[in-house]
Amino acid sequence: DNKGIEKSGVLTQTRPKTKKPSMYKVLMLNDDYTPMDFVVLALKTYFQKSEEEAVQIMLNVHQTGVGLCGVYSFEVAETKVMQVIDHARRNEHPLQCTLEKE
Ligand code: TYC
Repeated sequence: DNKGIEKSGVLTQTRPKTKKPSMYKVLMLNDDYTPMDFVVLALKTYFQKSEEEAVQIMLNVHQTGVGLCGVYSFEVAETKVMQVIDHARRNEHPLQCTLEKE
């Protein structure tokens, strides 16, 4: 934005260089084995969802294959993905979760 050209021909940057951080969607993926209750509890635990919201998201994932858990900064999104997958693995469920740039 606002790139002025000085007499010298140098492009000057007048826009402040503060950028909004990119945001990332955390997506839950369906599988045939993870119990519905386990997914609901994970959504409540890691994404601060209410019981009702968690059930809706879980059913959406179950029916469409994928569902939105939340939108976070990269670091927060990455941490949540790792926590969910690790929690699922420790309980021997194949539940997968992924992150996608908005
Ligand atoms: N499809 C699973 C079942 O029928 C339930 C499930 C829902 C699994 C959402 C994963 O992200 C998921 N038990």
